[in-house]
This record gives sequence, structure tokens and C-alpha cells, in this order.
Amino acid sequence: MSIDPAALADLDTFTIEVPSWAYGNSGTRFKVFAQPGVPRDPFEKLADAAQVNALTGAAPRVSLHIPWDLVDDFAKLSAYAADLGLQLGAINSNLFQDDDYMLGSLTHPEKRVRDKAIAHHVQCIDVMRSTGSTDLKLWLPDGLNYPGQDSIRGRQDRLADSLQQIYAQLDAEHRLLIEYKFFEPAFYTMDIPDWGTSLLHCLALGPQAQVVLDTGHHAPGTNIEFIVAQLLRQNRLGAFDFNSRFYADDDLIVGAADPFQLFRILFEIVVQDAQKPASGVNFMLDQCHNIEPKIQGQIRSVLNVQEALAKALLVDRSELRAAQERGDVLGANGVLMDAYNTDVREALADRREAAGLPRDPIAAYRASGYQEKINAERVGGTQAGWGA
Ligand code: AOS
Ligand code: ZN
Ligand code: ZN
Repeated sequence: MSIDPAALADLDTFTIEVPSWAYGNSGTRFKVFAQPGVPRDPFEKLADAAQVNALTGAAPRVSLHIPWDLVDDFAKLSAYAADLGLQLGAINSNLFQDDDYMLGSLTHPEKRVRDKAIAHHVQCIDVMRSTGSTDLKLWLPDGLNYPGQDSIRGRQDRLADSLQQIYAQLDAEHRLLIEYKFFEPAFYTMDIPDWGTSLLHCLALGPQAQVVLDTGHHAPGTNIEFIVAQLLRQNRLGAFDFNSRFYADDDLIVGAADPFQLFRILFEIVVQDAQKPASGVNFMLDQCHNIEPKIQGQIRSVLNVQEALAKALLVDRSELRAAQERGDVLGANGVLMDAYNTDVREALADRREAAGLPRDPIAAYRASGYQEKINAERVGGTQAGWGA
């Protein structure tokens, strides 16, 4: 398939939000492999994120995590981000690392614990007012390990009440992004296990509540692009947490495990024009680079999403619709596969060169000397919090 550069125009305005925690040391429950040069504070995380944006031109926002990224002066952090050409993005709350939350946070049987978890989100909303962030991302690790441990229904009722109290604190420009996950850290039930539960709570809360789809949070074989189409149709897809999985919530580089699935997901985005900024969908990464070099892993991730989107934009939509309408099964599938099997890398390199960016951002990073510099300067880098 030949590539009409005009077909890729939407890539000019398509941006990806990177997570601060991807730059710090992290690991699994078995081991955190510390790497040289990792950031010692949120300012250094932003300096690393600035490399990704400078070399790709497509990653201008950085998600923060509270408490991992707590600083005394968020206005100063925000100004530092602006100096680097960055913007502070979604604020992620943390309901999974406080001893009080062992049996749940927003769903806990004790009101004291629920109030503590709600207050944490009020703190996050205060941070948003300082950083200018508009997205509060809530991942609920609550759940049960054993049947009978607690009331499934009771936890939903308590969750609805807690979420309503958080939602009431939002400013008009804020969104509450509610993420789901089908297992882990709980193994019998999660209290927000699937997109349906997240959507039900969002619908009960109001229009400022939307669903976060983490691509690593589904049972094997789940058709994720169907969920994307359905949530977009309801105007309730707030954001992605992009990553790759082979077995569970592996948090590997997006597109590395199944680039065809990433293409199909982004095609459903393109079908409903959600790749455009006006859609409000926040395309975020949520990955932990345990054995990969951190900054290069982020660059690779941004490039993988761009490549998948470019292929989705190349689908001949009129030919596809005609084949679908005449019931031409193989013809319609062939239209999609023609786009997926198109090598877009040179066309994307041409676009980067025309924009004054390096054709090969990873090679440019490796040649930049930045990694050697931070390896020499930084000693005692922080952990992201994962696997800590
Ligand atoms: C955890 O599995 C979820 O993917 C969370 O979205 C994420 O890792 C967390 O928000 C980090 O702050
Ligand atoms: Zn996530
Ligand atoms: Zn996850």
C-alpha cells in the first residue's frame, strides 16, 4: 500500500502522556533491579521525560502519582515542567500502599478507613489545583481473596458512597477517571473488576466521571477493541493506560506483545475520530520498565503507539464500508490487513525529519550522552513505588 502523507495528518496533534513512575526503579514482587542514573526526585523524572518529548515531539505531558511525586511546591514543579516544554498531566491516587487499606480503602467496612481514602483524593484534587491538571485517576486495588470474606454487595454500596463524596469535591474542569482491573492485588473479586462496573459507577456519578481502560487489565482473550467501541459510543472513555501483557498486568512496552491488537484498538479510535484532541481521550502509558533502559523504553513505547495509529489512519474507510455493505467478508478483512501490513516506519521517520526531529529517536538518544551524564551525576535513585 502506498502512503499518502496527508492521511497521517492527525499524528500532528496526537500526543501521549508518559507516567512519572516509569523513570524510577521498579520491579516485581520478587525483585527490584536498580538501574544507574534513575531520578532522585520528581524534578529529575521530568528532566528524563523531557528527553522523550524532545526526541519524539509527541509526549508533552507527564502523569504524577501521589504520594510518590509529592513535593513542597507543586507550582514550582509545574513551572519547571513548563521550562522543559512539558505539562503536568493526570494525578494518580494511591490506595494500595497504606497498612490501613489491607482489607480495602473506599470499600472498607470501617468508615474511618473510607474517610482516610476519601481525604487522600481531596489532597490529590488540591494538587490538581496547583498543577493545573484536569484528570484525577483512581485505580481501586480493593477486593476479596476468599468467598464470604465480606459482602460483595455491601462493598459496592460503600464504594458508590465514597466515590460520590470524591466526585462532589471536583472542580468544573476536573474529570474523575475510574480504572478497572480484573485481578491483583485481590484474587477472588476486585471491587472494580471490569469496564461494566467502572461504567456503572461513572454513570451514577455524572458526566465528569469516565472510564480508564488499562490494556493489561483484562482476562486473556478479551476483545479490548470491542470495549473501546462501546465506551466511545457512550462518550465515557476517559483514558487509556497503555502497556503490553503476555500473562497478566505485566506493564511491558505497549505494542511489544501484540502489535495487531494495538492496531485494532486504535482503528476503533479512528472510526470514531477519537484520535483528535477534541475527543478528550487521554492516551497515557502505564508501564514499569524493570529490565529495559527506562528512557529508551518510553521512547519505544511512544513510537509503537504512533506506528499503530499511522496504520489505523491508512485504512481505506470507503473501500472497507463498501465491502462490509456487500457482505464481502474476506474483502473487508483484506482492507484492514492491507493497512496493518503496511510498513509505516520510513513515512514516520520522514515526518519526524520534516518537523526537525531525529529520524531514529532511540539512536539519537543513545548518541546524546544524556544517559552517561545522569549515570555519573545521580546516585541513589528513587523507586517508583512498584515492587518496593
Ligand atoms: C495498577 O495496576 C494500575 O495499572 C494503575 O493504573 C497504575 O499502575 C497506578 O495508577 C500507578 O499509579
Ligand atoms: Zn493502569
Ligand atoms: Zn496495571
